[in-house]
Amino acid sequence: MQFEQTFMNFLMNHQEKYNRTHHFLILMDALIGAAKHIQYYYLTGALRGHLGFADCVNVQGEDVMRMDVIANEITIHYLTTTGKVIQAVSEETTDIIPLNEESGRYFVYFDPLDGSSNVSHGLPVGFLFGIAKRNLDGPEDFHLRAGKDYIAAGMFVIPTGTFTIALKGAGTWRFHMDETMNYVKPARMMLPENVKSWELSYNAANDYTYAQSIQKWISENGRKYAFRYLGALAGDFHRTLTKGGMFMYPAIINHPDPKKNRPAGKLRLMYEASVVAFMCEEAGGSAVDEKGTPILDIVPENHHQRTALYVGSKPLIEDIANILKS
Ligand code: AFP
Repeated sequence: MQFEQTFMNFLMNHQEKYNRTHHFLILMDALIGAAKHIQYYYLTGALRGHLGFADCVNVQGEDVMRMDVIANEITIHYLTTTGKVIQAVSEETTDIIPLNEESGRYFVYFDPLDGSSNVSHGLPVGFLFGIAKRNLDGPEDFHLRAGKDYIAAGMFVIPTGTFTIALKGAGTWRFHMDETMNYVKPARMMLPENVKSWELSYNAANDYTYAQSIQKWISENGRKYAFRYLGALAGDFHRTLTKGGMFMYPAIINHPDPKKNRPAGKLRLMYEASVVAFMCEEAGGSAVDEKGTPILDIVPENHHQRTALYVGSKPLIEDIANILKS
């Protein structure tokens, strides 16, 4: 019989190796529990009628899916049970969620169901999370953390049962769900250097609305790489991490309908862009915004702040960053 190392065994060894505490194990056990619960509801969603709209809009002004509400409720429940979370930020909750502000140890920023446009088709969606730690050397001022202050970030691609997590200074690791619904078989992820496997991923329907310099870059380089786009960051970045290349969601600044311009970008900084940027950097890649600024250096002013995102293989991101800075 073949037995694979489980994620929790991998993490316990990691904590022991770096002389860390049990607190993080309790938090990760809760996030794993939440992901499995969300996966169950998504897998049974079509039969149980969970894949429709919830007849309300979220703080982003987007129509909310029932699964968004279910996934958000499940995640907040599991985070609350740990007693370890100071505050949480969710894409589906307008305000910062106070949990255990007195003695909690972590801040958790999450998108409970990323890629809502795929829900009604039962196509892959994601559960994204970033974790930062309380200031243990002095009073906590509850400031919103930049990605470079995260201690871990990860994503579950649902319902594929794939889980990828990056641990600060310890790399990015992928796990797969086994027959006992355990995440097992850790594989270290490093973006491949061989450009032959590289792919580009972006919403091609928007390319005429991007900055002229980006449109020019696409016309000069686009055909060098395969093109893939799922419309869910978790799924698209999952491929970028495996194949190399670049995922981008540039600022929309040349839309014929000015109301549809998004000069600040579409993706959310704290629980989308910083999460994939953290995982990408621990896998040897990088990520920048529309000014060519490293995503992980951006200090959030607002917990639902948006940003443009270019993430992937270092040579491509450096090329784009030089264009954006010029
Ligand atoms: P949400 O459904 O969580 O809002 O996520 C969708 C998303 O933010 C991200 O997952 C995709 O990469 C991007 O939007 C897709 O946007 P388009 O539909 O405009 O391509």
